[in-house]
This record gives sequence, structure tokens and C-alpha cells, in this order.
Amino acid sequence: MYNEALAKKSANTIRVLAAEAIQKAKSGHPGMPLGCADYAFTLWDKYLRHNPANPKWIGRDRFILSAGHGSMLIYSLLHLFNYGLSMDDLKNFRQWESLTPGHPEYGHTAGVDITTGPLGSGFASAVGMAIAKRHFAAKTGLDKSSFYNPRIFVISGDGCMMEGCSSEAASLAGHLKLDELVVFYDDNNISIEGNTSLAFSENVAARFEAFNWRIIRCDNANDAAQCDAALAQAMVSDGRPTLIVGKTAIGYGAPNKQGKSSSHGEPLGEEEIAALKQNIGFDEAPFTVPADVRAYCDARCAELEKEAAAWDKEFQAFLDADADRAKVISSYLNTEVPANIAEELLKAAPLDKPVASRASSGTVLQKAAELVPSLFGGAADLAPSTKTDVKGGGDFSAENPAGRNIHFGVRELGMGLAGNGMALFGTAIPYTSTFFVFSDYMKPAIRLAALQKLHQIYVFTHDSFYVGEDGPTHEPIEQIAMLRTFPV
Ligand SMILES: Cc1ncc(C[n+]2csc(CCOP(=O)(O)OP(=O)(O)O)c2C)c(N)n1
Ligand SMILES: [Mg+2]
Repeated sequence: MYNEALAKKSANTIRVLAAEAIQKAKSGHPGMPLGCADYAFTLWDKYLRHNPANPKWIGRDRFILSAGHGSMLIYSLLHLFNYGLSMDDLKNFRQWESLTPGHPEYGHTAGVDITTGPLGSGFASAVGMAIAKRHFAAKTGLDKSSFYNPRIFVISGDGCMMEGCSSEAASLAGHLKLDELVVFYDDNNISIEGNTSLAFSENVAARFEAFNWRIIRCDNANDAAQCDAALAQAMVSDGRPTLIVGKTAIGYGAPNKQGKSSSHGEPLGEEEIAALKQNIGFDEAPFTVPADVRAYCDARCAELEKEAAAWDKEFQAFLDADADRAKVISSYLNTEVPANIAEELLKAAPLDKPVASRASSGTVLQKAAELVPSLFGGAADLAPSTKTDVKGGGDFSAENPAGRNIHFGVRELGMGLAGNGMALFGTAIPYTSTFFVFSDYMKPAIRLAALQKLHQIYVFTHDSFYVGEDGPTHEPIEQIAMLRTFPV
């Protein structure tokens, strides 16, 4: 059913919708949606398993726009794929209370699986999604099924690649061999201030290779056929996460702005939009999806719905085959917590003699882990001190994804953002842990968790300024005030 000519025209439709919505809003970032339209449409059309009729469908792959400033890319896709975003919603881009805010917001727009905007955070949370998926599949036997294997697709830009959090996360993902991760790197050599050569000259592919990632090169990711070939290759795992290094031109199609940082973050201007449309052979009125593109996407949506229904049947048969297993699956999917949990945890807390609060916390955590199968987490190399190991839970690893204790390594920000991804995946109540003073290193992640209203637990021990021999670097002073100012 895939039709290269119509896929190309659909990608061009994304370009025009993005440019027009940003022009109408008088603000936004056209360069990235224009540059990534070919890859993103090919992905959504041919490879992404999703179900527009049910955005929360559990068999779905996840799509993460880590380069969140390119929000008109995902909004155009959600419109074309009938996720309920109307043309009026696109016309209201960036307006107060619209469904199309400046950066994608989880829980606000159907089909947006994560809030992004702070660069690199989406990438790092994708790693958490993959961890949660691995664990859920291993704990429920779904890893042995032929039908359950959601992939996590990410689009990242130069900014994401420059941020430290993506390096932390990529290092962990490569170590854990999370081969369900397929990240597209929009390698367009441009960021806000100009050419990336101003500040960024390393070999990103070589860095990721060293992280134990597979590199797939796409020398012209403004050619749908090349995107298709790269994705086809990415679908066959070699046991490592995949980075598709895609060469694009920022602002592709806009004849006077293509390849220039001037297309990054301001409207193209009416004249340039007219030139773009002429260049790509579009003569429709503003905010119009050509009829053949509409029909093509509608037909694909109908197919996707059928594919999802077939998947649901297999899943139901899997549940029906084993009632006990079905119960376990449900406890994860619903992140079930017993109604009397507070009572049970209080009972578990040692009261007979004075103990350090972290020891008490550790005892309570054992009980919580017993009562809540989906409770899943770990520490940034401080578990022996923060008392967060679940006894008998085993270590989470590439070889043992059923393990319950995640060793995040000394990567607090990566851990915090992975925790967000774990919560967003929908099958885990994550906890993460370090010394209270190092919550500083997790602050951007905690803020995003708060904005997304995620159920995440942080275990911060050594919370007294009077920590003693470690000295002033380990004394938490302003951290409590910082945490208290988060939106909840
Ligand atoms: C953590 C963070 N720092 C800074 C910004 C502001 N910002 C938004 S886009 C951007 C440049 C990103 O460049 P790139 O990823 O290459 O995007 P492109 O210009 O190719 O669209 C910056 C610095 C941000 N969104 N997040
Ligand atoms: Mg760039």
C-alpha cells in the first residue's frame, strides 16, 4: 500500500502545514519539520505500529520528538493520521489553551507520549521506556510471544546530541543492549547560532559506536527512498540500539532559507512560504491537505486499525491461555497498588528500636516491592548507602531483564530522565535514588516529571546538612527549597 510518490507529497504537506501554522502564530521553528518531514512521514506511514483510533493502544511503538521545538512536525502527523487534531487546532498553534502548544505536552494532546522541549530529555527518557518495556515483557512472558515487541523511535537534533544527558543515556542503553531503540539523528549541521562547527566538531557516529550502538548512515534523509532503506535496515536488530545518522537540510524546500540557521526558529515569511509552495508544486489554499494525500493517509489509518485489531486478538488469546499470567500482566498494565498499602507499609516499618531513616526506608521498600509488582528502580551507584536494593530481586541487565534492581551507574540526570520514561511507558512505578545533595544533578528530570504529573518515587538519603566527614560538597543546604518550588 506504500506509495513513494504519495509519501513524498505527504511529507511536502507536512512542510506546508508547519510553515503556515508557524507563520500564523508569528512564532515557532519551521526548519526542523521541513528538514525531517521525509524521514518522519516514512516512519509513521510504513514502520511505526500505532493505532490512531486508540492513541493509548498497548501494542504501539512509541514516538519521541526529542527535538521538541519541531512540534509542528508531530502536530502535522497527528492531523494527517486522524488523531483528532483538527485543522483549526493547527491554526491555533501556540495559542493559549490550544491542543497545539509550542512544545509537545504529554496528557494534553492525544498521541503525544511524552513532553519534550528541553533538548536531550526525550532521548534519555526513551532509554527508560525501553528498560520498562524489557522488564514488563520478561516478567510476563510476553518476551517469548511473537507479537509483543514495541520499538521506541526517537528524533533528535544536534542540540540533543550536544547535551550531556543524551550521552549518559546512550552509554546506559548501549551497555544494556536496548535494541528496541531506533534514534534518528537529524544531522543538519545547524543550530540557533549558526553552523554547528562553531561549537561541535566531534564524530557523533564514532562516539555512539563506542557506546555500543549500531550506526546506519542515511546520506540524504530528504530522499524518502533513502529514509525507507535506512528504516528497513533498522528493523532487523543486531542486538544493539540503532542510531540513524540522517543528513538533512534544515528548512528543506524553502529556496532562500534551506540550509540556513535563519530557518531554525522564526516564521519563514509570506514570500518564502509562497516560494516553498512553488518549489514543491503546491497550489492549494493555506491550511489545505491535498485530496490524494488525505485519501492516502485515511487508507493507511484504516489498515492500522485492522492491524491493531489483529494484534489485540493475539494478545487476548495470550491472556486467555493462562489466567495467572493474565493477572500478572494486568498488575503491570494497571500499575496496581493494594488499597491498604499505607497500613501495610506502616506495619513493616521497624518501630522497636531507633534506626537510621534510610534503613527504615529500605525495610519499607522491601515490603512495597512485595506488594507492588510494577515497582521498579534503582540507584546511581549508591544503593548500598541509600538502601534501595530489593532483596532477591536480581540485577536488571541485558541478560536478565526480569531483574528488579537497576544499576543506573553514576548518571543521575540520565537516571532521572530514564525514570520519567519508565513511568510514561505505563507498566512501572519507578523509583530512583541518590544522596539528597545530588538531587541537583536530577533537577531537570524532576521538573519534567512534575510537569507531566508522573508517578515517580525519589529516594534521597543523607538529607541532613550535618552529614559530617564528607564535608561541604556533600552537605545539602538549598536542595530542600529547590524541590519545594516544583509545580505539583
Ligand atoms: C536544554 C535546552 N537548552 C536550550 C534550548 C533552546 N534551544 C531550542 S532549539 C535549540 C537549538 C537546537 O539545535 P538543533 O537540535 O540542531 O535543532 P535545529 O536547529 O536543527 O532545528 C536550542 C539551543 C532548549 N530547548 N533546551
Ligand atoms: Mg541542527
